[in-house]
Amino acid sequence: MDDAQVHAGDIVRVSRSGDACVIEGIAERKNLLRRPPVANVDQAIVVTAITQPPLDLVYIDRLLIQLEYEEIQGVLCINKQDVEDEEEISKVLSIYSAAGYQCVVTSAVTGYGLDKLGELFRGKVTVFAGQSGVGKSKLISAFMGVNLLTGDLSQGVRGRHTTKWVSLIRTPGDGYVADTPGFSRLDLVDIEPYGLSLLYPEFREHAMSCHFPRCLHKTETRCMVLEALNRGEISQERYHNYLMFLEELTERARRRYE
Ligand SMILES: Nc1nc2c(ncn2[C@@H]2O[C@H](COP(=O)(O)OP(=O)(O)OP(=O)(O)O)[C@@H](O)[C@H]2O)c(=O)[nH]1
Ligand SMILES: [Mg+2]
Ligand SMILES: [Zn+2]
Repeated sequence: MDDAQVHAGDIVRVSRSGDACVIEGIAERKNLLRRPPVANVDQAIVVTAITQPPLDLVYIDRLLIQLEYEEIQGVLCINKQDVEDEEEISKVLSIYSAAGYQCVVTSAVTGYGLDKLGELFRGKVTVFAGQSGVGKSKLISAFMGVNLLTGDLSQGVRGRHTTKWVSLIRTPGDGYVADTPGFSRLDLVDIEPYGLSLLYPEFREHAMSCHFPRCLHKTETRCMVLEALNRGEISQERYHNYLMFLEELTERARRRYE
């Protein structure tokens, strides 16, 4: 991605000549989220469903890792509360609230939880992210009373992305929300393997006290992350994906030094 390019969320200096506006420069950015490409982001709402489309914890964790890396606050939103199983929703809630993430449960159809979601928007630039079909556009549409393009999941067309571009919408209370297209693949951020646990809020504090300074929290002795896992303070699901991502980063690092 070209940093000199203008992205949604950029603050730009423009000059006018007749009817035309010319962008003269881009103000220094607080941050730049790579995927989806949005500048000056305060928080990202990671939207998921449980079955429509199927819950994908790997996808959610990849997104959250990227957000931690960019120092953007991640919030989990479990949508389609009107049709999804209550117990399954609770399970996902417990995983991510234990990890330290704020969570909201919503239905864009009945309006359930939209007031709580709306409170998060105040004075902030908020990006909606998540798989295609989870209801990002519909949530924003329902909250704002506008009609953004939403796609019909029942058509069952794989790889269809209803929202084609990133758009910023002004919300009441001086905020902006960005609707973004769901994408099917998200690469892990480019970091060394031992840095991965620092992008897990619930690992971070324990990882600082491990016996080995470059502990990978796999099988090492006196590993405080493993101890927290055994005490049930770190969820098995999050740890399982951590090991998988660690493998991916280790393989990437190995190839780089070959
Ligand atoms: N039952 C139910 N259906 C919903 C809800 N939110 C969205 N939908 C439906 O889910 C489908 C996908 O919604 P979209 O808002 O287009 O999903 P999206 O996340 O914007 O998808 P992309 O733009 O492809 O990334 C549509 O058929 C919506 O009507 C909800 O809370 N409950
Ligand atoms: Mg959309
Ligand atoms: Zn450790």
